[in-house]
Amino acid sequence: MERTFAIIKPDATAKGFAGAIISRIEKEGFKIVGLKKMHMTKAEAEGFYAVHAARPFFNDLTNFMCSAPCIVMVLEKDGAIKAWRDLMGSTNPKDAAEGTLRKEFGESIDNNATHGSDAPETAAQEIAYFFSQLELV
Ligand code: RTP
Ligand code: MG
Repeated sequence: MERTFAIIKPDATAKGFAGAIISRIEKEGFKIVGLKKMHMTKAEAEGFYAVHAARPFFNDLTNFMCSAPCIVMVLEKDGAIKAWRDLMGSTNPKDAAEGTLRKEFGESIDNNATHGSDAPETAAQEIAYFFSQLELV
């Protein structure tokens, strides 16, 4: 079974979409092996998105991620990494397919409701960044 790391970002959490998104996660057959609500510091957001440090949107992105609480999760399923990215849809909600989470709950490329790891190495890194072994059940 593969694991991926997911975030219900501050925009979706603040708007009260967490329940609907978690319900969808369960309907699509993911097992939630870790889940907590947290409010990232700027430094934690910068560490998480360090791969984008040189990009022009880095400061806006990390300010957004520490602007309000979010919900971080570890999801398990066969092919979880791709399955979760497929369920989220395109980065920009305007391009996201009907039925995807970013289409339904995202409002812009900056406020796009969810995050998902993009490869096995980043999934392992991101899970270890936010969760200890004891928090994964
Ligand atoms: P994420 O990491 O959040 O799951 O999103 P992603 O893989 O679909 O997209 P990525 O390229 O990793 O970008 C991370 C986040 O940065 C914001 N972004 N803004 N203005 C822009 O051109 C731009 N490009 C990316 C998005 O909020 C994206 O989720
Ligand atoms: Mg990404």
